[in-house]
Amino acid sequence: MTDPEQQLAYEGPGALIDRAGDTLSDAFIDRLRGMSAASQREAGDTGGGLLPTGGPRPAAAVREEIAAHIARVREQGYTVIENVIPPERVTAIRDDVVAAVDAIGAEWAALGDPSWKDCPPGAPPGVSQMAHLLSLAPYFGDERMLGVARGLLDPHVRIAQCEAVGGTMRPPNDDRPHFRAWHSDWPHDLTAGAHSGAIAQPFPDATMALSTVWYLNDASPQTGGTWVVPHSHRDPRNPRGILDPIDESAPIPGEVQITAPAGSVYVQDTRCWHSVAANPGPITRVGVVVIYAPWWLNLEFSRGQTGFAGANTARMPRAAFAQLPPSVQALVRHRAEGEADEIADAKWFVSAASQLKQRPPDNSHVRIEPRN
Ligand SMILES: O=C(O)CCC(=O)C(=O)O
Repeated sequence: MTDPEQQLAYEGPGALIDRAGDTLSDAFIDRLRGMSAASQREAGDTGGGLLPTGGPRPAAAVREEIAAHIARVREQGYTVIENVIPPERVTAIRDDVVAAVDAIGAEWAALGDPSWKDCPPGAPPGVSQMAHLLSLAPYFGDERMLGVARGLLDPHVRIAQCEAVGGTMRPPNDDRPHFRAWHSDWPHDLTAGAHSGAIAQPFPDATMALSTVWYLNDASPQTGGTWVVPHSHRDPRNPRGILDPIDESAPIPGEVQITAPAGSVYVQDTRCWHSVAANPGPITRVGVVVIYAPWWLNLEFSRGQTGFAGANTARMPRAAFAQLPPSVQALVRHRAEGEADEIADAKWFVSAASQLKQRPPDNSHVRIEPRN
């Protein structure tokens, strides 16, 4: 980091944009650029094509799409981003994921560990499943996916969990239309286990993390598409809530089943009630779950080396980390062997920048209205 004294010289909003690093949300960047343009009486936004880091900003149409997804998650609890994995890559990646599931299973069997349910709190963590998913992982940094995560959580997001081994591989020919397993996801999964942490009910009305399901087959009622209850993310009850009279294994009025082409990503507020579905179709349904979290969410829970190994503390080996694109490295750097977490420095800049703003002559114009 450079000398803080040097960084404290105020040079106007344009300089803040240039020096902010990738620490501000798009809405904030727009505001700063607007201020900069106004103060320089410039006709247009000449630098609008770049993020503060100098990387390309999503095009206007992509920014619009991101905003629509964010609005949907806020309103109904979930959205689907289509075509994240290019259609011509889906089959090969699906085969890789199936092979990875076998490899991970074999590794766990060789460890001879007890079930994660019997692991003591603080048990040593395992290896991130992402290390076995290197053909899929680059898409975890997709600009629309990251735009949605950053817009809902914080410019600094991390991947908390990545699971291919779990409930998302659905065997074929399972014709149980009424099968449900309703739950909300970590950190709002009330039965996630003593050493995974769960927010206590009633959940605060805030989006704290996003669960995503990466569909490697078309999702539909015929292939075990995810079940979800729209608007449930803001309901104080929970299908697994100890005092809530809800049967987590029965259909719920208003439920819908997701339909989306292979290569799409289902994105939901972790509070949203959802369920895996039985897969009546003739081929295995393959999906991978990734949880995106803001930098401030505590990820220091371990469930041992196996099972839900998605678990937040799972390590990213150096060799696997080196094969990830920078956009994904930024999401898992906190677990990468031999890497330092850069988030603290970036956040220092944001707080320093707020000290540099130009101040009005007084605060007589400031009004706070009570809100419900
Ligand atoms: O695979 C799905 O459709 C849903 C996955 C799910 O419920 C979960 O992993 O929490």
